[in-house]
Amino acid sequence: MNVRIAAFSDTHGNLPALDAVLEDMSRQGPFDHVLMAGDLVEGGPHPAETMATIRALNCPVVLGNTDSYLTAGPDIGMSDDERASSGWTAERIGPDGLAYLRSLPRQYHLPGPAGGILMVHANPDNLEDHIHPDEDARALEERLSGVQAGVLVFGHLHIAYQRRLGPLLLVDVASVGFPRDGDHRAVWAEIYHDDMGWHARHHRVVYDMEAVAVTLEQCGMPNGKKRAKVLRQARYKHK
Ligand SMILES: [Mn+2]
Repeated sequence: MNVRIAAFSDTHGNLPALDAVLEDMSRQGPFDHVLMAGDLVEGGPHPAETMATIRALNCPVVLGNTDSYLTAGPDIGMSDDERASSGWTAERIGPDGLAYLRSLPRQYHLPGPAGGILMVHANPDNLEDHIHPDEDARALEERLSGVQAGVLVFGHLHIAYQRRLGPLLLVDVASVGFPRDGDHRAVWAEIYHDDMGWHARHHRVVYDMEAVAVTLEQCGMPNGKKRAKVLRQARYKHK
């Protein structure tokens, strides 16, 4: 059975990046399904517009950690950076936007060949712990032993990769809005099934990142300057 899916994640309120990804998807399409793995609005300059665009897709969306911070209020898992901007973001998406985030499930299973696709934000157990690309295979197999699917799709780490773990294909679709793998381009993943099984391919899309960084500095978001730095850096800082 041949199936084609387009998956994206971690838009974090970066509308120009999302628009570029959706344009690229429609060029590469058609797809049978579109999937979104959470962290929709927090940390970028266009939370309301980004959410409206995602909602208009009418596609399955799962809850991300920063989505849950917005609805649950300050959380112990929140970074100082996220705490500073979450009030500003919540104000922009309003009660209706918060209600939408509250309605999101933590997992979504798309039925399909070889068990189909399981989508989560960070991992199947919680919204915080990363699945790193170099995690020990045996430990990871044990961690993911409950997964009954052919593909596990997630985001959260903001580093695009795929990995085979026995019969399971792991696809970190990474981040549309704030990549952290050193590549400034927005990213999404095509996931498809053919006679040979499940496969994935990441697509990188150029957009005007610098314009978004300048908007972040000027939009009045607390910590906007710091978020602009994160966007321009596109890497985890190792101190
Ligand atoms: Mn996240």
